[in-house]
Amino acid sequence: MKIDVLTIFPEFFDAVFDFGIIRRAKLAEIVEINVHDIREYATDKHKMVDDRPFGGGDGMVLKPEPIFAAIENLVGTSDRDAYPDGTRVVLLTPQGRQFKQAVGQEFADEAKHIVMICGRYEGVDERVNDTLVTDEMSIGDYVLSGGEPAAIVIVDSIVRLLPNALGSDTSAENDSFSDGLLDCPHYTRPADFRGMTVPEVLLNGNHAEIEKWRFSKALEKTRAIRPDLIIDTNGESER
Ligand code: 6GU
Repeated sequence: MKIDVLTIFPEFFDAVFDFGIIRRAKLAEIVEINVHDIREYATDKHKMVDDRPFGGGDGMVLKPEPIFAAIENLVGTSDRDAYPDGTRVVLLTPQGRQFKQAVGQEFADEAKHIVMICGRYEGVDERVNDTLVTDEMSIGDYVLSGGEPAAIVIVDSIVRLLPNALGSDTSAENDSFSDGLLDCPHYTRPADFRGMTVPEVLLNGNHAEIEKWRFSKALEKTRAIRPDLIIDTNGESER
């Protein structure tokens, strides 16, 4: 998979993709990630990337020209209908569809080339959205100053789902949300830490018992913290 990130703050991404799973996936050539400065695609002599909004109002709006030029360079066309198969151009804004594990899974399964356009809070010229973007996406109901942190979140979530990105094939399947539940609690040595002991069932080596315990703990935790994730038998959310 190839991922290109378009941003006016490329330094924001320094080092974040150079650790852990993402670093390993890059070294194993499971994913290639490149960060591009939108300003490099600005054509005027002042290298302007934003301008005042028509109709007035606060803040600046990202101009369309540099973003169109960047997409033409990275995808080969600014005609959305002519994008190569598996191309997704994602615009990160608080107005987007909310990113969820299932969306990450869909991208990991189907996308070959993802371009992330990091919006800024004040806005991106709507013609970018109308013409270039295949997916407008948010990571949740809160306001960030720009799409950059959201791009990091989404890239991390997708890369760990790519085949062979994790050490063992089953680890992603055991993640929170892949079964619609929060994760169960985990413990490591020592079995008694300052009088706080590890649940007996985890020490006895009975794997069927352990799986049962983990599932019941995951369910208990989900019911307490995120009842909206649990669908009852009538297909209704418990909340
Ligand atoms: Cl993608 N961008 C911004 N600016 N704020 C957000 C967001 C994105 N997702 C949640 N809040």
